[in-house]
Amino acid sequence: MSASSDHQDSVFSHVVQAPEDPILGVTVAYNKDPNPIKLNLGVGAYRTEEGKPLVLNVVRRAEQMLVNDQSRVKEYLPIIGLSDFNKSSAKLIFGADSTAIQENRVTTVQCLSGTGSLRVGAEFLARHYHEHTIYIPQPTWGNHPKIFNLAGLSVKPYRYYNPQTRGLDFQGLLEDLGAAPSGAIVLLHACAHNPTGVDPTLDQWEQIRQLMRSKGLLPFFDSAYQGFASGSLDADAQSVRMFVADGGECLAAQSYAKNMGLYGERVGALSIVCKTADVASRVESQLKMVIRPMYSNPPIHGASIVAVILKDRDLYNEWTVELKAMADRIISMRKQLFDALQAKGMAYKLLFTLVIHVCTPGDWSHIIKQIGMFTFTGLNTEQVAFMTREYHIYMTSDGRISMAGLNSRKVPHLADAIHAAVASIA
Ligand code: PLA
Repeated sequence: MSASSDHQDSVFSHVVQAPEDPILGVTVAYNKDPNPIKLNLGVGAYRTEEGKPLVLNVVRRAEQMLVNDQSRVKEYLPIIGLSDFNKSSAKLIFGADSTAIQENRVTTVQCLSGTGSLRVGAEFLARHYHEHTIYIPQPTWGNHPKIFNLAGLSVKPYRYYNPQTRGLDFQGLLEDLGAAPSGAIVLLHACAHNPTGVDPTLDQWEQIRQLMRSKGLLPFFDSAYQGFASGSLDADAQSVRMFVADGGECLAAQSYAKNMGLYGERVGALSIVCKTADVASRVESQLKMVIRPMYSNPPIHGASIVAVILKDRDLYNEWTVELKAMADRIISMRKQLFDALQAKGMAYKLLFTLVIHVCTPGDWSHIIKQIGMFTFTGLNTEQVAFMTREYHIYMTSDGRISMAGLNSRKVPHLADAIHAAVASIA
């Protein structure tokens, strides 16, 4: 039998090539580019000023402690994961003094980072919640609709971002949630909205809370950036804590990928806040029924690192300092990029006796107003393709750039690329 007929006879020969993932595919393309000036601002992964991935010092210390502790074994964890990790994770997001925790109304299960926590929560809702529609912000992280659809929920958008103002479409948001059927699930980014970097103010959160509670809408928080928005873990959890303080129910998915730099360890948690301890305990028993046939039980290493750090006062304090330093470096990148684009706007060329204004058209103040890991630049697909082709700058086609991937040395190159893209493509 010839090689080609082997190929034709494959039972998988009908399988078509799937497209690369819109975010992780950017890294695939970046890795293939041999040009040394290349810059990856696609995936939201923190880099140092030297452009290197960062393992937090506190993580190295915790790992050392784990390695040195001969009593540690590699047994299976329970289906819901490491108990210390779950307790500490709930306190981190809901607050150490949360009454919901004190009243045992919260069940927390360790999951595979933020994505796995969202998926387990979604599967639970599809099985046990009466309303199967989930409203997600427009735009949102590209994986959200896929996760919820595959879990069996039906996904609808609510207005969130106004491209004209490059800010929150608060009126649109209130109208769309106001028109949602009572009981519908609403996905909320706890802080540092991805991709827009635009969050409601605390006052606006309060209005969203009142509207949602009055209509019986169920909040599902995605908390992938706690500490990354403001540099403060408590400040970044305010939205979630407002909803829990009113005694109502909600879900929250947490990720330690960004704030502890544990990307590849896949460590996260799903919490469900219930009305009573009895309900919480039954909910937990059903979460186990979701998890057991999916991946049986979660991995031990990453969760052990987190549990060690969260339980030890010194390590915890050291973590908050390192976290703040990451958040501050991102804020300083915003300032540097903004200044570089402004400087181009201010650049005057003396040509004969005429002064010609050479500027990067547009108002770039959103770069410093937006928060968290990303800037939603407003650059369109063609401009992004131009920057990748001509300047070897890699970013998602929606114009999002990861500020965490930028460093001072690369700012002029990025500003040049944006300038050229805006000047040559409308
Ligand atoms: N939720 C939001 C809003 C996210 O932005 C991300 C990651 C996750 C959940 C999931 O993260 P985890 O599973 O790794 O904990 N978003 C990244 C990476 C940083 C990605 O797309 O997977 C991004 O570049 O948008």
